[in-house]
Formats: sequence, structure tokens, C-alpha cells
Amino acid sequence: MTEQVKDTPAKPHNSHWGVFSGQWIGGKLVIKPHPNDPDPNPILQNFPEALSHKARIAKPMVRRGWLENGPGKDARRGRDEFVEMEWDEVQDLLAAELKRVQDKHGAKAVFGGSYGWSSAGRFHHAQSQLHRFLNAALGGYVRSINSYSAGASMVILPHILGNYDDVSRRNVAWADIVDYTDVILAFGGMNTKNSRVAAGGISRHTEHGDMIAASRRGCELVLIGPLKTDLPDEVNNEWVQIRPGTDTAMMLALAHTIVMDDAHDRAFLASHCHGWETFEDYLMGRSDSQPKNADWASDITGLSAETMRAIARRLPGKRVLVTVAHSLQRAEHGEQPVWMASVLAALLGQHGLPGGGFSYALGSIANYGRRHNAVPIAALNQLKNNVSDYIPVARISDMLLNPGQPFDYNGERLTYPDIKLVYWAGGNPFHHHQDLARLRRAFAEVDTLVVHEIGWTATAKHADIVLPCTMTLEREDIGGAPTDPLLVAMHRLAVPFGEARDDYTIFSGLAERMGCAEAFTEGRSTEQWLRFLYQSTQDGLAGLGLEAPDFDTFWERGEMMLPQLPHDGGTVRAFRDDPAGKPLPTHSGKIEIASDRIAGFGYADCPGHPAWLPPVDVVTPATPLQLVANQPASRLHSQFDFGGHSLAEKRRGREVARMHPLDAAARGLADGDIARLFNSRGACLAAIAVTEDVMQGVIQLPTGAWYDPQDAHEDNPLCVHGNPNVLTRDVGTSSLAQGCCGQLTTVEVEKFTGNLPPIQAFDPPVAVKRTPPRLEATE
Ligand SMILES: Nc1nc2c(c(=O)[nH]1)N[C@H]1C(S)=C(S)[C@@H](COP(=O)(O)OP(=O)(O)OC[C@H]3O[C@@H](n4cnc5c(=O)[nH]c(N)nc54)[C@H](O)[C@@H]3O)O[C@H]1N2
Ligand SMILES: Nc1nc2c(c(=O)[nH]1)N[C@H]1C(S)=C(S)[C@@H](COP(=O)(O)OP(=O)(O)OC[C@H]3O[C@@H](n4cnc5c(=O)[nH]c(N)nc54)[C@H](O)[C@@H]3O)O[C@H]1N2
Ligand SMILES: [Mo]
Repeated sequence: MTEQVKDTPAKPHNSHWGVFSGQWIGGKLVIKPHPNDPDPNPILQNFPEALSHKARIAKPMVRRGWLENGPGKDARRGRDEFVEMEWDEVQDLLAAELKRVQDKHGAKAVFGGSYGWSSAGRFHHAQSQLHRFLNAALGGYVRSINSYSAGASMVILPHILGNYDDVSRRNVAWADIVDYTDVILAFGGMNTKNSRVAAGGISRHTEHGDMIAASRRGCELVLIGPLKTDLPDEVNNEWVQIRPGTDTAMMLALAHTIVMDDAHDRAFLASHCHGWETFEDYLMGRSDSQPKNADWASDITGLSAETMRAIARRLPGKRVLVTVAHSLQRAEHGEQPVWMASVLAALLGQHGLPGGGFSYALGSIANYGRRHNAVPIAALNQLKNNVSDYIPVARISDMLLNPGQPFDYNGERLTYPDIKLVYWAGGNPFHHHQDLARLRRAFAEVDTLVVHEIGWTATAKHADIVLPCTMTLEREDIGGAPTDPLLVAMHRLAVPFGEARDDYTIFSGLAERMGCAEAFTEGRSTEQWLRFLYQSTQDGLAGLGLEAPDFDTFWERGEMMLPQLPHDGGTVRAFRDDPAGKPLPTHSGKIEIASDRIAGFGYADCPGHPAWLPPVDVVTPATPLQLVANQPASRLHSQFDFGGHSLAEKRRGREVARMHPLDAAARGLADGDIARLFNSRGACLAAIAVTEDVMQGVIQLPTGAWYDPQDAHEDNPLCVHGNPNVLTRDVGTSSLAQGCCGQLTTVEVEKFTGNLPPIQAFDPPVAVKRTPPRLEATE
């Protein structure tokens, strides 16, 4: 176990939520943020208590029903006992099962998408390890594409502006906002609790300071969204309380006013844009008899027409930046606000100007709007995947419940593969997926579910084979992100918990049994891999004629500053300056206001120009409140929900749901009450916080509380802990992108008056301590 009695010196480490050091003092691990981080993330304090928490997995475990009956469909997943196993035995068993599935069904029956954030180190990146292993052992696997973060925008942006990374991450720079921007229309805000996180980790969290600097210079930040807390207090002078899910209607109204005032940039629309006329016919109501004016939008958005007209009239002639948080497109028709925001910036002629235009997801996360490194950082080669089947990532339940069925995606008609074995490492679908009762039914369909985990997440509890994995503090790695200049030598800060092994060691053992050890390991130990992966950075530095310390020097220093490329506005500025010579990689080479390609797909739920498409999931008398299920402030997703900081932010052990005083009073709810949130899909408990920071008609419950079914034997149990994904809808954003719709749904709330059930989310499942005879996998 993790008992460290001797004091140690401080050693560097890295996480998605920042760079830090760890030091043992008096038997306690003391975590300190990097001294140069101006706005460190309090999530760091989830680490110390997590190390040896009861939720950690100590030993390999196999589900009893799977052991006794062999692989196959089983509704007992998530409600069964587990049998402890020795590593050798469980690896033999798993290697035999992988071979059985491969021989009988082929690699195309293995789903290795394994979506999730895992940990920040570049070598121990769980998905890379899993993908490399499946490619080496089976020749491939069915993969998933896109993300839960940006499911709709990753598909729409290449149609309308260009490569996703170029037009989001490498587009408008924070440095230019500080210097140039006059007005920011921040749809969904720019919440610094979100931008203190980035995949791979950022060493200096500067967004908060940049917003204050821009505001001091005179930049006006307009927060458009349901929560007042989505912009820092210091810059939050204007809160536009829009009904969630209706931003496209507001943007259309702004566009309509600007065009009616003849204040749009006709020259820019003619020189840089494609399809304005088609869109203008829609905007003005010539194609459907409904002008998209502010009066029309008022009924939809809940905002007064005057408010929208006044905002529209502040924009022409100014340096305007339109930002759209990830959250807006994690919803029905999520493609539309992204597309319409780009159109709004285009008709103001702003794309490509320093600090102006459209910046997707700026402020949602830390690695957007920053300079990029001039040298590569470590990345593990995943080898070749020979299986061509894939799904858009959020279609996991659809795939498992509908094998062989067709579905639409981005102009193609694809077929769901028939999956027998699901392998997950580094993600938590019982955190990230919607409609968890449906996900349970989907997981009951497979032959075998394998999970490598740090802790007993609901995903691990639903698995057949659970392999205990080290957490990042228990291993050595290289830390960094392509948008951060600090490369971190991630030193080990603790000994592994129980019998936990890192993903690489687990896969190496399996690879040996499957006859692909050489292909998987290339004969390298972990340390040799770190040295090998560091080489690309060292070579890059040497190539630029800079000091290129060898690995031992880097390791001993603990960190290294990398050179960065200057910010040049990327592909959008290059196109603005030279539209003929530097066309955008879109169909027309221009900014697509209307898209002939998308129109050609003929999707009713995503037509050929941005449009207001009324949602299906609207408030009704039975579910009169809109639920905003956004990112948690106290942790990253579900990671270390059992950590000290995350637990301290809960009330009576439950996740906190915030609501407006009038909505609370109407239900007889007081601050601190435990309430039941419910709709036709499920129900959960949460502690109520009453606050005017939430607009009326909305209740906000963040994601990440571990799913805690009160009676696991029921088909649709109450989650007593507060996981909003028991309530959300499992549908695609549209036929175009098939992104997830996790951010918004509708619910009713009532006071919970029963006996408060205990929290069991962090309790390990019942373990049957025996070592059964080795079972030959049969079918
Ligand atoms: N309702 C709703 N749902 C949402 C969202 C929303 O807004 N609303 N947001 C969505 C978004 S944007 C995202 S990105 C997803 C996030 O969903 P996930 O990325 O799946 O969530 P995490 O909690 O980060 O899961 C990572 C898991 O990996 C484990 N892990 C960490 N390090 C390692 C390792 O080294 N090896 C192994 N084997 N495991 C490791 C952690 O213990 C944890 O269980 O959630 C999505 N779900
Ligand atoms: N602390 C912390 N930070 C994180 C994460 C985390 O788990 N914890 N996750 C990271 C990840 S993976 C991602 S993808 C990003 C996600 O970044 P986002 O998706 O931008 O983050 P959210 O907090 O889900 O949503 C931001 C705000 O959007 C508002 N909003 C919701 N729906 C609407 C709408 O329809 N219209 C308008 N105008 N506003 C709306 C809500 O008030 C919400 O607070 O965050 C990253 N940062
Ligand atoms: Mo995300």
C-alpha cells in the first residue's frame, strides 16, 4: 500500500490540470502548484487522499458470472460479484479470450475506441497503449472518431472554415485579444474553471489575467448564457440570460438587425465568402416567409427584442470576436450555433483580423489561442489499424444495441459493426455517456468487457475483467502539450497501490502470451521508451541550434523550456490577406455561409445553411426545467471524485445542483435540501444550492459524480449521488455529426423526503476470495 514514512525532496509531476511538485512530509504528500503558474487549479488537491483511497483497485478481478458461464450476453453486468485472481492467471485468461474472439469473429468484433482523458503523461497515455496493443496483437480494432467535447464542431468546421485545429486552437490568440478586441460576444461564457484544464497539461494558466487585461483596456465582454459564473467577476458587467439551446435564434436576430441597418460588410462577403445569397434569403424570410428578426427570436430565446437589437447595433465598425463554448454544440442541432457564429463574424467582416472574427471554444479549455511549440514532444506510435469500421464516439450504445443497422454520418451511410469484445483503458463511459440505463443495456449485449482502471468506477463495476492500473503519481513519464513550452520530467511520487501495474506492463504481459511481444515492446523497458521518446525533442532542439540537453540532464533538472512559434493568425488570417493565393481547405476555398455539400446530403436536421431548428427536447408540464449538465469545477470529469477537494465541494455527500430562488421556492426547496431530479429516462439525488447566479427556469448539475445506483438489480435505478447522465438523452446532434447531446435536457425536481441512502459509489464490489480452476474459454 501507499505508505511513505520518510520525508522526501519535492519532485516535479504533471497533470491535465497543471504542473506541480509533490513532497512527502510527515507521512503526507504535499502537492504544490508550479511557482510560475499565475492561476493554479485547486483540482490538484484531489491527489493526496486519492492515493490509497478505498476506491482504488488492489488486485485483478473477474466477474463471477463470466467465470462460471464463460463469455456471452449477460444482464448481470454491474450487479454481480467478483473473484480475485493472480496476474498470471488473469492474463492467460484474457489472452485466450482475445484469441477466441479474433479466430471466431475477427478483429472487427473488438471495440477499442476507449474514449477518455486518462492521464497526462505522454508515454503512459492509456488509449495510445491500448490501440498499439490491439494493432500489434489483432491487426486492428473498431475505433471511434471525434470527441464528446467537440462532436458537432469537428464535423461542421471543416465544411465551413477548414481544419479543426487550425480554425479553433490556432486561430485567435489571447495575446491579440488583450491588445485589439473591442467586444467579445461570449456564447456560453469563458469560465476559468474550464480553461485551467487542457489535455497534456498547461504550466501557466493565463486566461483569467488576459481577460482582466483586455477588460482594463476597454474591451467589453458580453456573457450570453444561463449561468452568471461563466465569466470571472472582474470582467462580468453584462449578463444576457438566454434560454439554453436557443443561441442560433439570437445570432440570427443579430444578423438580421445588422443587415436591415445595412451595416454588414458586403465587400468581405463578396470576396471571402460563399453562399451569402442563399443564406440572406433565409435570414430575410424570402425563402420561408419568416424574417429572423429580433421580435421573432424574442419568443424563442426569452430575451427582449430591444436587448438583441441594442447588442447588434454595438458591433459594426468595432473589432468584434464571437466565441462559442464547446457546451453549445453538445446539444441537439449543435452544428448550428457554431456555423451561425462564423456567419455572424463574417457579415461583420471580422474573420482573420487580430483579436477579431470567430474563435471556437476559446476559454473552454486551455490549449486554444496559445502559441505552438517549435519542436515535437513525445508521442507513442500506435502502429497500423487494418480495420476500417468506426463510429462517431457517442454512438456507443447505438452500436452495441443495433449491430448490422445502417446510420448516417457526414454524407455517408455506415453500418454498425457486430461487437463481441469491448476493451476500455483510460476512460469512463459511465461518466461520459448519456442515458446510463440504456448504456447498461448496451453493455449487457457483449461477450466480454475488459477495463483497466485506477478505481472502482461504475465502468469497472460493469466489466468482466478488471485490471488494476497505477495512477500517474506512481510512475515516471514525460509531460507536456504542443501548446505549452514547459516539458516536465514526471518523477514518481508514490509506490504503486496494491498489485496495480501500468498499462504498458499489462499489455506487455498480454503481448507475450499472444506472440507479439517484439512488435508491441520493440524490446524496450519503460525507461528505455522514455529515453527513446525524448529523442524527438532533443533532435528538434539540436536542429534549431539550441541547447539540447540529454535525457539524464533533462530528468535531473526536472523541466525544460521549449522554443515556440510566433503567432501569425494561422490559416484564417493567411486567407483573409490573400484569398486567391491562400484559399481555405473548404469546398469553395472560401468561408462557407451556405454549403453546397451539406445541402447535397439532404439532411432535414442539418440543412445547407445555418438555421434555427426547434429542438425536440423542450420543457413540458412534466419536465418544466432545463437541466444544464456542465463540467465540474472540483475535478476533471469523474477523475478523483473521491479526492479531498472534490468531496469537500459536495453537500451531505451529494453533488450540488444550483437553481434560482423562485424555482426553488415554487417547489418548497431550501438551500441544502436534498432533491430528486427526474424525467422519463431516470432520476438522481442532489443537494440544492439556491442562487441568483442561475437564471430562472434552469437547474445546473455538473457531471462527474460517480454513478451510484441505489438498487443495482433494478433496470433503471435511482442514482443517489448526482450523476446527471441518468437524465440526459442519448441521441446524435444531427445526421451530419452524430455528436453527443449531454449538455442539456429537461427535468422536474422535488424535495426528497425519504431516508437518505448512503453513498456506495466508492465502495469496491463484493469480492469472492477464491482462485477457481482455470476456465477454458468456450462458446
Ligand atoms: N452530461 C454530460 N456528459 C458529458 C459532458 C457534458 O458536458 N455533459 N461532457 C463530455 C466531455 S466534453 C468529455 S471530454 C467526457 C469525459 O469523459 P472521460 O474522459 O471518460 O472522463 P474521465 O473521468 O476523465 O475518465 C478517465 C478515466 O480514466 C482513468 N484513468 C486515468 N489515468 C489512467 C491510466 O493511466 N490508465 C488507465 N487505464 N486509466 C486511467 C480515470 O480513473 C477515469 O476513470 O465526458 C462527456 N460527458
Ligand atoms: N474544472 C474542469 N474543467 C474542465 C473540464 C472538467 O471536467 N473540469 N473538462 C474539460 C473538457 S474535456 C472540456 S471539453 C471543456 C468543456 O468546455 P465547455 O463545454 O465550454 O464547458 P461547460 O462547463 O460544460 O459549459 C460552459 C457553460 O456553457 C453554458 N451553456 C450550456 N448550454 C448553453 C447554451 O445552450 N447556450 C449558452 N449560451 N450557454 C450554455 C453553461 O452555463 C456552462 O456553464 O472543459 C474542460 N475544462
Ligand atoms: Mo471534453
